[in-house]
Amino acid sequence: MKKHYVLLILLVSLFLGVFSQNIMAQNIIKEAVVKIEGEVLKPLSLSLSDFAKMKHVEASMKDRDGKAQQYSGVAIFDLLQQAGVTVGKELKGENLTKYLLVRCSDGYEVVFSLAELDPSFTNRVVILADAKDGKPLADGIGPFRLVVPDENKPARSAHEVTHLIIRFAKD
Ligand SMILES: Nc1nc2c(c(=O)[nH]1)N[C@H]1C(S)=C(S)[C@@H](COP(=O)(O)O)O[C@H]1N2
Ligand SMILES: [Mo]
Repeated sequence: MKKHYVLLILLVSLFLGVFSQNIMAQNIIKEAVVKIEGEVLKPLSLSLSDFAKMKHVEASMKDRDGKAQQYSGVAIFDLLQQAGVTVGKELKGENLTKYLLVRCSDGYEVVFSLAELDPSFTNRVVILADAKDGKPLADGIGPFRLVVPDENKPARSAHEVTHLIIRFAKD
């Protein structure tokens, strides 16, 4: 009888060991990324560690209660430039009909015309934030959130961003 217990305990611990290793392996494979795709020359898939190497700027927005909140992240314009989107001098003619579709893990989506994000058109800097008060963003908000300054509603400051997709507006 005792032998059976020993065997059972051995089997259970073996199972738990393999199980937890699998979970760890999955976590490594499933590191959160934001993808930049669509009308781009160079599609990108960026993780938090890729982000950490990029130039950061601060941006502030008013939250639901009207209170100013400051975040740190990478300018959307810099991300578009890296992905080879038509920006700056190339943002003219039919390229002015291109837009950025921001997609989130809960299915929430918002759009911006490219001109809304380009310093040759506006001084407002929209960022994809990865930190607030020097800390990574909380679950349900991050790891990546949009921060849109100078807007009367925080509705386009999308949480849990997974995709930045460039498209042509067609009628
Ligand atoms: N992914 C996602 N982002 C979202 C939303 C949402 O439903 N899903 N709601 C928006 C709306 S309507 C508001 S008012 C703000 C609230 O952001 P805050 O909690 O930082 O104030 O998040 C915006 N971002
Ligand atoms: Mo909202």
